[in-house]
Amino acid sequence: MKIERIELHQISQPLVHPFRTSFGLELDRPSILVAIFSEGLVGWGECTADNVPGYSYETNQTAWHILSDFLIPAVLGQDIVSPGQIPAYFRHVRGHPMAKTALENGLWDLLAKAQGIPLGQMLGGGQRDRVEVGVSIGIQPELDDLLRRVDSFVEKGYGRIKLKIEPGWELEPVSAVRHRHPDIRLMVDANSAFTLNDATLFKAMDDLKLLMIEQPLHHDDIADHAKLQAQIKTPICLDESLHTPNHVRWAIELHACRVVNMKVGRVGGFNNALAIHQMCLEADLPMWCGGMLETGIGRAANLQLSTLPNFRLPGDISATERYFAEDIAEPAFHLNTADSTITVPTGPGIGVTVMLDRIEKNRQRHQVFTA
Ligand code: OSB
Ligand code: MG
Repeated sequence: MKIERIELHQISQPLVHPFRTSFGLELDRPSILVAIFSEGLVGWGECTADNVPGYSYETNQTAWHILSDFLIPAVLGQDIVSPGQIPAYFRHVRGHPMAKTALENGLWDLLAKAQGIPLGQMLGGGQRDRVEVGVSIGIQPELDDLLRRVDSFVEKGYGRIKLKIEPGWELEPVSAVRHRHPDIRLMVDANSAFTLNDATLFKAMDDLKLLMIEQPLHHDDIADHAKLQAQIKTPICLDESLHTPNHVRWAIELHACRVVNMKVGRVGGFNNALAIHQMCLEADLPMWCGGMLETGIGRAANLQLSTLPNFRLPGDISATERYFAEDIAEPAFHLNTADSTITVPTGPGIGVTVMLDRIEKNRQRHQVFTA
């Protein structure tokens, strides 16, 4: 398919509830959306960078630069017929996985639409029609706020709760939630806020029956996580540390984690995600799909990816209403309360309809690139 035109839209949508992590507070969610035009079809991809380099060094500003000056010129006018071709066009750009993912995933959506099949099937999954999900709860001002928030999500039917932690907001709130909900599937995410000197804290968490502890240590560390994992029983899950198939191989070889969080934006697109999926399947390392407060475009893509067999734990993919009052794609995603799942869209590609009028309403920046 000849890539005729590409459009970049930067939007910002207010979050229904502020989201605080150990690296910052988010009140609105800025997103770059990529639309790729060919043969009367449009493929959509989402960039999960933020406006600040908190979770990752990439920002929407750097992603816009990398996309418009390097990645888009490399694919405009090219004839792309198979997703396996895509990484070769990006090889001259080092790093910047979120920028690459936005374009690569939009191309996958386009190719799946051209074949008339759901993206999940194109990725080699598609065997499940629903995906088990949980909710990620930010750091709250007070313990009471946290307990009320956990209760409300449990009542809504979420079967897995993730609590964000940071120094000073760890053992006490997590123990309180565990005490109140003795049997719920509970986990924590530190977003790199601790060091090996905090090993005693994580040893104490072994008594809390946590599913896993996500990214306790430094964002680019693998070796210290291996040392921590050797000292605790609770599985460590890596998020920020894993950007390439090599990182995952090193984590496996060093026993740095027992679970892998897959965020396609963090690993540079579906081709890398599939290589990592295969590696984890062979190493019997369970995965789950992470979330980046995506719009309906990224959320649909995450659901499609989660139909692959090694996604064996609930993903951070919550119902649309938990993020936005009105999102830019239809239909909105709802939780199936009986089994804490979200149904995977069945249409071609990502399977949702993008509402251009809503993009325009929330848009801050727009550019059109033609071959
Ligand atoms: O570490 O998993 C994370 C959101 C933004 C940046 C990093 C993370 C998160 C989440 C949100 O935990 C999960 C979601 O999208 O619901
Ligand atoms: Mg995380």
